[in-house]
Amino acid sequence: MSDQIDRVLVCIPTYNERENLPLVVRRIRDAVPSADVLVLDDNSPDGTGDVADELAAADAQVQVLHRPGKQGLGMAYLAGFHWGLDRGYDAIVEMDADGSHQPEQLHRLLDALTRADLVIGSRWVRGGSVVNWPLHRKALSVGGNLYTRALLGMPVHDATAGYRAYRADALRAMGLSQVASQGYCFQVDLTRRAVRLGLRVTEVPITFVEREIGDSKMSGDIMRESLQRITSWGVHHRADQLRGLSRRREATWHEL
Ligand SMILES: Nc1nc2c(ncn2[C@@H]2O[C@H](COP(=O)(O)OP(=O)(O)OP(=O)(O)O)[C@@H](O)[C@H]2O)c(=O)[nH]1
Ligand SMILES: [Mg+2]
Repeated sequence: MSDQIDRVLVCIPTYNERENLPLVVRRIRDAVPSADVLVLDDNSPDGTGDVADELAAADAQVQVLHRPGKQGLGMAYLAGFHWGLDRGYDAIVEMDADGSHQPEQLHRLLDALTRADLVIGSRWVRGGSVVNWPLHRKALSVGGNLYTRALLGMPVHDATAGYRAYRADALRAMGLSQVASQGYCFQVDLTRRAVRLGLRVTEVPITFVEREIGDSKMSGDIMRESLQRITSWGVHHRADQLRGLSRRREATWHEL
């Protein structure tokens, strides 16, 4: 894989983020002026799509992908990844529109990407933090990550994190056409694919700030999907490990 990262695309999925979007786009453009921005709007009822069009009309480095309706974060990102890969970007970044991911910390992810294939902006490594999160949200994130780690055995502390940078070649290798995850588990799914391919996955600390404007789209369905998929991946992973172990034992018996 070539190490050169020249063209960076920041993908921002939006659903009812009309107030947040201009703020986050401005901050990205100020923090990393060379990066292009792609807004992935799922026909938000609050008119976020129109706001995105206005931003795009005023700035050639901002573009919008209008999607017909709410299909989940994962599907929006997949559309954005394909859009960016088709246009030859070297790196593709995931960032929420709600101000939780600080554009001013994007350079940390991009610096680390010169030596990695996937960089995760992590809340749960030394130097990472969350601001204004109630205890139950912290517990959910820490618990979800512990569960994920225990089941999937991945050396990643924040596998559910949504502030990430991928090398384009890594995304191409990850079999995106088979990804069906929609909510938080989309992030775990892609992390797991990267780890299984032996790609270089690195975490850098970030400061995650709870949204001040607009409503969270987190739901019971999203949590249920994550729990079910992560459990099923974990069971398969552990079964594969057991099969590998018993094959090794058999081979050793034959050698004796
Ligand atoms: N296009 C699109 N964007 C979505 C969808 N669901 C959420 N988003 C966007 O994805 C980003 C993250 O969603 P949030 O609602 O903040 O969810 P979260 O960050 O996982 O959870 P909170 O911590 O509660 O904010 C935001 O920019 C949302 O607008 C969706 O179905 N389609
Ligand atoms: Mg959020």
